[in-house]
Amino acid sequence: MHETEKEIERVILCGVHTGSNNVLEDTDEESMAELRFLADTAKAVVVGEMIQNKDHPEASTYFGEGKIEELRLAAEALDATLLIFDDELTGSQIRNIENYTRIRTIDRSMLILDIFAQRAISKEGKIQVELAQLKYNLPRLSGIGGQLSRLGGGIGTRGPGETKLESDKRHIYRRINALEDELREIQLHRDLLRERRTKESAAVCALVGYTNAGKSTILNYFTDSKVLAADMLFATLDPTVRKLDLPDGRNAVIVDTVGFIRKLPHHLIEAFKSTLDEAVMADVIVHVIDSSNPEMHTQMKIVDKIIAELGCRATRIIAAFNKCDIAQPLSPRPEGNYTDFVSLSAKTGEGMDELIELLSDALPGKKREITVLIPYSDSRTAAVLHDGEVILSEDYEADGTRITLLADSALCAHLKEYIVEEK
Ligand SMILES: Nc1nc2c(ncn2[C@@H]2O[C@H](COP(=O)(O)OP(=O)(O)OP(=O)(O)O)[C@@H](O)[C@H]2O)c(=O)[nH]1
Ligand SMILES: [Mg+2]
Repeated sequence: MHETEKEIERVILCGVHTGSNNVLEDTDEESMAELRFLADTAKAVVVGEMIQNKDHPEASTYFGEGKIEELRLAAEALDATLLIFDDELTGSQIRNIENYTRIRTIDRSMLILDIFAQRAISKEGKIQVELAQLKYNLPRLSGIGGQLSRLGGGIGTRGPGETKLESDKRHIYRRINALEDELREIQLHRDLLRERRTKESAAVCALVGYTNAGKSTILNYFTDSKVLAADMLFATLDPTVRKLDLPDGRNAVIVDTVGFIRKLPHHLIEAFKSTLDEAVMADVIVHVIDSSNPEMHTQMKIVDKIIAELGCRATRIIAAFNKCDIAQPLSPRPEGNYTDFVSLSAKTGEGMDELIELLSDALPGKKREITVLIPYSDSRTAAVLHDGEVILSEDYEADGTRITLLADSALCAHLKEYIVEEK
């Protein structure tokens, strides 16, 4: 569909700055800048911004009395078609604001859900987004665009569930149940795939991080894939699983996941639990950070918090400070919750070898270089070694065959009595 001028939303971004010191919750310049980026990603035109300094938002209209009148006038003057608030609004807040300004009103969560609805490609992704939208909108039904005509592109009303959102609650509950059943089935299939991977004992590492940090670019670099990597928020929704060849010949699996963002709607995390399981079950997590972003420390905190909430079982978290080609140099040991770190650029390739080395070290089944001296009397062991192991050198000496090879811990244990040297 081509966007005609009439379909492009003209939005005013709104927020209350409480000065609460809670950087993860408050609205400040940074979260407004991000809201602008989100609106951009949804292809809206931002015509104005309004922040009120206030201890806490009003229960009825979010903004105070004077400010909401200012907003009404600004919306009229700027010909706005949509108001987007940086915080979650209640159904009655939406209704009151819409009644007062006569402009359709949504919040940050609905905007994020809208972007997700546009991005979802797989059946699983679509179901997850629709579920999150239904659950989010259910308690807000009375406030959502009821009486206001749909000018603009309809941000916040798109998605697979579009027509259903306006039906009665009972219908929505039925739809939620049906979708949850469908999702459960897809989940079973995903679990089976994961089980098979476990059986084949492939170690798994998951790329996790703030949206736009460069996760997909790293995956593409390592695996020669063509996953969409783009300067937009939430380019990736469906987890992509690819084979990763490690330097010692081991096969591992690398998973790209949906990006995180501050104030991520709770229902969205819930709905995406099954895909996020790929990160939860991973042996190692690579926390990808856009180190060129002045907000990187806040973004790291948000990701750390979500990793903890998800209950990821990985004991090693590698912080990958990406985009070093355009970033300030890092301090010797950047702050954060991780076990290893590396500075790299998925664009120029700098530091990528170091990341592979760290991964190789962190993933289970790591092979070490050992040298064994096998007496000629034990020809069986020598034969086993020739069958599929990575042999680096081999010499026939007076008292046996001297072999240098890469061995995992099981093989090292097996060869224990013959080891003469190990690295
Ligand atoms: N300069 C520079 N740009 C990079 C680098 N890595 C990624 N980018 C750019 O950053 C943008 C986002 O990259 P993606 O790989 O799509 O990021 P992502 O983390 O997968 O993002 P989502 O899927 O949206 O969560 C793209 O425009 C990339 O070209 C890098 O090392 N240096
Ligand atoms: Mg991506």
